[in-house]
Amino acid sequence: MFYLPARPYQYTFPGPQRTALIVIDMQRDFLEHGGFGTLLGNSVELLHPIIPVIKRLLVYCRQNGFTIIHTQEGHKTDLSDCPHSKRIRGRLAIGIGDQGPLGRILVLGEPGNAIIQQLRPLPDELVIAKPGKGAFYQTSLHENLQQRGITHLIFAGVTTEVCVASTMREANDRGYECLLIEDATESYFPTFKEATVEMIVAQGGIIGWVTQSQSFFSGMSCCL
Ligand code: C5J
Repeated sequence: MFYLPARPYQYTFPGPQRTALIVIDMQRDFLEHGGFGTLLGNSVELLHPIIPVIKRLLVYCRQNGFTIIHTQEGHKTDLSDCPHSKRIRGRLAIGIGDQGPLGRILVLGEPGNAIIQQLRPLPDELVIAKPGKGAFYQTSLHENLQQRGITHLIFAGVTTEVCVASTMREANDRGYECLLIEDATESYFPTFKEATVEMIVAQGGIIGWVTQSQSFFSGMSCCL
């Protein structure tokens, strides 16, 4: 067993063979100018400090035998998997499916939908395209985790209160033990990140655990 300092109490997990690092939606659409994030009126720079932290996590987890999973929020080119409500939400001048500066907004295969170059998945890593905010909705994520015998999930990515929190809640309901790396997740709204972290760890860890990347690395170095 591995033991990591975390909130609300120590996170225990059986080791890399049964644990996946899930990097949520580190896409150009959310992190670069001209993508969905900026068209919604957000400052994408707020998300950039987590990029080197996630890079370090990826390098470490690749070297130590963790399963690596990336998710990507996006829709089919005909938008058949995009609810009308999602398409019209926000009354945007340029919205989902429309042509934007980085190609069609939030459409799979478009330049803006790609994972940022700094965190590009390796060829053998699973990339889950998801039409929703949660990564379990209308995807094969659960089946893939079950086939690999994964019971524990470590989370990074954006945005904390939307796709990260939705996926953690879905995972928690399916019985996975979830750990969020606090300095590897970010929001366009710092107070929303702070509130989300508190909601996760409240009531004895009702959604899961939270730790810092440094605690993860030092905790792991004691056990490996
Ligand atoms: C959003 C996400 N914020 N990846 N998506 O629409 O959090």
